[in-house]
Amino acid sequence: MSNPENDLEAQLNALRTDGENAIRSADTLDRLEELRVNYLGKKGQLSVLLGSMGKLSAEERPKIGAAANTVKEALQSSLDKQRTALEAAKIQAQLQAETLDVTMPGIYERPQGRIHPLNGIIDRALDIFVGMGYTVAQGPEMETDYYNFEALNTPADHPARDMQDTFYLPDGNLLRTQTSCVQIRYMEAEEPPIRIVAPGRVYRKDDVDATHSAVFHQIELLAIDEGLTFTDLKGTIKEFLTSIFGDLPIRFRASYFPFTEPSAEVDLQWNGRWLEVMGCGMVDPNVLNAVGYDPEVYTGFAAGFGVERFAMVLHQMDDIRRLYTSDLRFLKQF
Ligand code: 2NL
Repeated sequence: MSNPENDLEAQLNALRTDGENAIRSADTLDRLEELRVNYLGKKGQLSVLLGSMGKLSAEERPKIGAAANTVKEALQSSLDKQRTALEAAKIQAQLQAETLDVTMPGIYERPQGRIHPLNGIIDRALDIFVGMGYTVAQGPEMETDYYNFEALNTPADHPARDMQDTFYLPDGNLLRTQTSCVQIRYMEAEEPPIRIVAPGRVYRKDDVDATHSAVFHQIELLAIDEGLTFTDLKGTIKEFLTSIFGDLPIRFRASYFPFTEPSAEVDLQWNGRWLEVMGCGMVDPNVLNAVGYDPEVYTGFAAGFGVERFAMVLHQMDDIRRLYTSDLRFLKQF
């Protein structure tokens, strides 16, 4: 008969060698867990071996018990070591596989912005006038009474001030009612010949409705030279309106502006109806005098139009306020 103590101790040692080898060669965490259950689990090999301790004598038992503990600790430490190694390898493999190439093109389509219909009109108009040799000029939206009215032949008691009532600031300055002030400033700073186009935001003390806004956009043009006539004005406007609306009938109808003489409204035949689209005229000699130009030497013409009105006619809009409320369902149509 073999000695049960030696037998058990030999089996424990064999279990340890066997287990350590298996653990060392485990190549996945799943496999490692399998081995843990197989060796150290409740019904594992170590438990089974210890089950036979009942056959041992009282002296032998503590010795084998201690040996079993050593084996258990050795296997446990072997498992821990291998788990740490496998986890590190797993992370390393993940890092290798999931490298991010930040130079690759994106896979999401960025929504493309578009030009607001008002800016679309402004861009087209400026393009046309720049094509005719005009320079784009801009100026402040807050103006003095002089540049907005006085220099434009509109003194304080002039009836035209009524229609052009605006917002006054406490210091006496005001919000410009037209971009003509830009042209006055430009003429003061430069000498003829002059060809400028002035786009910009302007203000009126108007009640807001479907066709009126207290803030809107205007484009004005001005040409000053020796020998300019009403015919030059008509040709320029005809060329401009044809570029925007196509070759439609236009007519000039006598009108009045304080800063032009003679003055005219320009109508365009659009869908069978005459629509008023612009105002224009020959620059009043008083305006030329105000900027120090000799009206006996120079003549000039000027014209102005509202950008909103052009947008509404071109795009068949029913309400000016749609241009300001930033509703994307509306704006995406243009
Ligand atoms: C309109 C009409 C107009 C002008 C603007 C102008 C400017 C200078 C001298 C003379 Cl510096 N005239 N501008 C002339 C006629 C009409 O605008 O209906 N605007 C919305």
